[in-house]
Amino acid sequence: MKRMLSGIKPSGELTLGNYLGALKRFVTYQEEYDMFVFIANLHCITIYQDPTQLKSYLKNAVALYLACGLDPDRSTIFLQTDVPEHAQLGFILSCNTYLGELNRMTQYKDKAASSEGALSVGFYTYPTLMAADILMYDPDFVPVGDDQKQHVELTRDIAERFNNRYSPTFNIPEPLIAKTGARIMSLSEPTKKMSKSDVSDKGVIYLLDEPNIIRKKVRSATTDSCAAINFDPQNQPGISNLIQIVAACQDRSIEDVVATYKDYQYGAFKDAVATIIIDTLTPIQARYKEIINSELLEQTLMKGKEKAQHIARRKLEKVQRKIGLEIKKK
Ligand code: AQP
Repeated sequence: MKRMLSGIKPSGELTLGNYLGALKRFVTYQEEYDMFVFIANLHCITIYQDPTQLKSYLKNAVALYLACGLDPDRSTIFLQTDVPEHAQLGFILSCNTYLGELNRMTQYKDKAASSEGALSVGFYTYPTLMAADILMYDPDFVPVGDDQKQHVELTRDIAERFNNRYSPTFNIPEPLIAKTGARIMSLSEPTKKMSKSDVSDKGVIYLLDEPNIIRKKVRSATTDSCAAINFDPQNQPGISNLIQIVAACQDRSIEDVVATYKDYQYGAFKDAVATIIIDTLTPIQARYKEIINSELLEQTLMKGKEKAQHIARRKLEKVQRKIGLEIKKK
């Protein structure tokens, strides 16, 4: 069975973007793949987080993974810090990465340009930790939104360099980008990705938003003056984003969605989109309420830790042996 690995960084409440671009796909993949899904809590602290709030984001994330349909009996679901080998391999891989490579990361360049020097070293080096998160488990595929593709490419470069420098150690993973849902945009600024850490929550649908809030946010989504339902992200980014949301929620093609709504006025189309999002999220929210205070969360993480750490320990030992970090004879 081929292996797949991905993580989510719960640096805020999870969004519709996280669901359509990641979680929904993971649930399908677990039918066919040996799926590893982790909660990237170390990545959360690359930007300061209030400790109490972070704890609640992490707990909600585990509950939402399960509520969205990830099955702890099929998938390995774990917390990154429960497997400290990630941080250790991360440091080793940072010694096999060049400054120039990290300087080229678009996400770092964008953040550096907008944050006036207040960026942490951890944010700068996080792609090497991400490489460790991935390479530790030798996955065949890494499903990501298109914003993370560059980091998976860096991971491949680091793995190839390590394999050439020492000897074959890491499998070279392929990034897997979905056709729809790969980049859900903000409702209020549809040229920007919908992000959980957006300063304004007007453009972001959170997975735990109440139906009336969802309807309100969709009704006030930015559109255009074309008065036509077309999929044209360049000239009609707002409408195209709503079309993409419907396509991803209902597993339909963009063409099919456009054909259904082509004669709708914008107001009626937005109402239809809001209903589709509410219908998608209502069962997830109901399941979340059932499990948020149950023992299932802890049981899931214990089980995941056991399986992940068994693999991680062996991989780290192998890596350290190849580099010459160990003294004892094997
Ligand atoms: N808007 C999105 N559309 C499609 N996919 C998305 N993902 C995130 N936002 C969207 C995908 O969800 C997975 C987990 O992402 P993440 O939370 O680890 O990191 P991120 O991409 O940096 O998410 P945010 O919400 O934008 O976080 P902040 O605001 O903290 O920077 C990934 O597969 C991602 O592509």
